[in-house]
Amino acid sequence: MLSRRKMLGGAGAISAAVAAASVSKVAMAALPEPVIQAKPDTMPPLVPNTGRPYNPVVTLNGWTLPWRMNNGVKEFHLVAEPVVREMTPGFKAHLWGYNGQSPGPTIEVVEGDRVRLFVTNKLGELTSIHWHGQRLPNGMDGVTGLNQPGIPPGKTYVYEFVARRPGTFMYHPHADEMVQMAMGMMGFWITHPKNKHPLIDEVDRDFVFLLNAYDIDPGASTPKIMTMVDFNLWSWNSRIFPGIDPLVVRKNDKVRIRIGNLTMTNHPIHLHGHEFLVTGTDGGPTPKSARQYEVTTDIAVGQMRQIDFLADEEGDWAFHCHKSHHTMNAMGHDVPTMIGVDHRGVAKQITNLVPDYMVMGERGMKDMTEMEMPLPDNTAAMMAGTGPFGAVGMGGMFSVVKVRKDQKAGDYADPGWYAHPAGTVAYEWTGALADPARFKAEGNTSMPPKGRPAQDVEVRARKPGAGRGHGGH
Ligand SMILES: [Cu+2]
Repeated sequence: MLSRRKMLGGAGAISAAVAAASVSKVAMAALPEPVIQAKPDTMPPLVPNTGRPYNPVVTLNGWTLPWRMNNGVKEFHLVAEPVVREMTPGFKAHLWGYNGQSPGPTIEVVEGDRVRLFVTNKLGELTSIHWHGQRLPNGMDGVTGLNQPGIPPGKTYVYEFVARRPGTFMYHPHADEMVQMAMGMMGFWITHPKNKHPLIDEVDRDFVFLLNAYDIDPGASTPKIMTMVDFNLWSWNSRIFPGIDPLVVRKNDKVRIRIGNLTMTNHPIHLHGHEFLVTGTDGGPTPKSARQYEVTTDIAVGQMRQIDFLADEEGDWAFHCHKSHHTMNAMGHDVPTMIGVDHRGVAKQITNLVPDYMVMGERGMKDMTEMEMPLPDNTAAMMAGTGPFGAVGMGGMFSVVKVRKDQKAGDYADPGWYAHPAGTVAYEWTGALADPARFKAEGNTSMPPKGRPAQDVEVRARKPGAGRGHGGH
């Protein structure tokens, strides 16, 4: 079977696969050959060479599934299968996905297209695909047991419907969802508008990615599927920083980013240096009267948000989830807070017993980013990434929007770090420091107490046992 698959190494290979699939009369009569992607890189946009034209999207650390036209029907072939996904260099996860990767490839069609999707199940259990957000016949909606029987292992089912409304949709199994989605089975679907649409502006760059999350113990490679809230890998398209590619744009480009959330919690996604408008949701384009400028938009579970902005500020702009625990990689949550605790005596005593003992976090956790600490094999660093000024100290749901005036139209190659014009970087003050003047009203409250306590009480250290549990991420 593997010999029938097309292994991809780049966009050229994608079009070669399309060409090969579209010339063979024998192939036309049979299933479209599944196209498999071997690499976790961001592939260039797949410019359509058949069917209605459209402006393709770029899937962050992902790709668009090639199709073939068969008597006016756009045919795709998805293969549900176990995959090995490199989540960041040095860390590979054993996931389930589609066509060689998790998430699966993005599917791009045009409003009004008739679409036929062959879905082959190479898992060891039933699966199905639900086409999240689409208008379609009820029997094509993919809920196992309700709309169709589950697809048994080894079998191929066919879904067929017309992409009726333009927008951004997702696809995922509706069979043993808890396991199959926790294992990484999901993908994006874009239906481009057929004509100029009053609520859908044309943009220069159009990025898409899914928010997903895994719980993989350090040193392990398979997600713990029973986890409900306490995930330790917060990812974009099953990649974690520093493994997430930058979003590279040209200065003054109109930029769109479409983000879908298939994790178990909300993610306030925050862009630095620009304001954006939320121009669309899973329900379709947002009416202009309901749009407002934002720098953070919260994406709830099962939602998609489409943001548009003008990239008119040059630089390397952070773009991340604003939940600070979601910009870190696998960590032990049961580490006590040690800020302000003087360990010196204790550390010395322990070092006599355990020579490699290391105290952690008494000045904060930033030291972790510069520590050359041995990690178990196949483990992502908790906070990583090095920028032009040193350790970035991030993980998880973090990337950079790189805005450059000399980036060529259609060029997504990483231009390297931004060269700041002289005098535009925060700098060290080396002059004299005056004593801070105390604010005059310091100590007053709106309702002053009648008497002061006999002794000021200062809470200095975290008590053992206090604040246990971490269910509220
Ligand atoms: Cu988040």
